[in-house]
Amino acid sequence: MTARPMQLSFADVLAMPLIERYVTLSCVSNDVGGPYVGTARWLGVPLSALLRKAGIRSGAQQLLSSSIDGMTIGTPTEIVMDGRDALLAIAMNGEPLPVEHGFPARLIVPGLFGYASATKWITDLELTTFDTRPYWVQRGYDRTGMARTGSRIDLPRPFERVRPGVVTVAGIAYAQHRGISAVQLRFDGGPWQETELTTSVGLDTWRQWRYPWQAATGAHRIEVRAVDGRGAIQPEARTPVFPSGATGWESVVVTVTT
Ligand SMILES: Nc1nc2c(c(=O)[nH]1)N[C@H]1C(S)=C(S)[C@@H](COP(=O)(O)O)O[C@H]1N2
Ligand SMILES: [Mo]
Repeated sequence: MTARPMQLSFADVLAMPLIERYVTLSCVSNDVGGPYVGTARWLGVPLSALLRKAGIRSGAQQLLSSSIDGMTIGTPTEIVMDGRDALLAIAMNGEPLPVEHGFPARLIVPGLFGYASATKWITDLELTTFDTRPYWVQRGYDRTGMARTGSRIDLPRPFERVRPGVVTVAGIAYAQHRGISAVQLRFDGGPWQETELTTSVGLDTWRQWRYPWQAATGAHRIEVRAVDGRGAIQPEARTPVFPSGATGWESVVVTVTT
């Protein structure tokens, strides 16, 4: 559903105006507190410019991308075109994309889980309707794949033994394209405490946080929750990964002994 179908070589892409952004990418399979989330600096062509060049026909609801490995990924056209930094990316952290991250080119669309946005080793982009169902949507996953708000305690580790006194509790929090405005901790079900956050890079990038905890002897449970940039508190209710991503608060139990 394009007015002017086109073919692009790698050199054509390099010759277009490029932008570079820090974007956090999370996987729908990332469970509460899990490791399948990361942040990188991506260099690429704004997808909106590319699609405008091709000419978007009315009714083109979905940008369907395909890959050398047979993967198909669908991203709502409305989201790609709403002004966010959706990219056809060719570099990561100042270097050509590593093969495992999509060389020579991949998509990065801030705010959506990878299965709905982050096509690696991309070969084709097609504007179409939602009638064409991409790989994971055929398998029951949510069509839009909106990234969930998440927060993780990286330190101390679960069941770690620490000394009484000041213990730094630290981690990350992310809510891609909504931003993070606060991260809160509570100890043994007590009142929520505000943590200290790193400077905000932007709505699409995670923030690190830390809290100097006065740890007293005994076993303690630490819970974390984030507040997104719109003021929404990360939901406490646990949902599974399928079909639209896990929710719930992470907690760790730590033993404080001399
Ligand atoms: N071609 C292709 N692209 C893909 C996938 C895939 O299996 N094949 N997996 C997607 C999923 S589910 C995620 S979470 C991200 C992971 O990107 P990363 O490997 O750079 O972390 O890539 C996405 N792009
Ligand atoms: Mo994923």
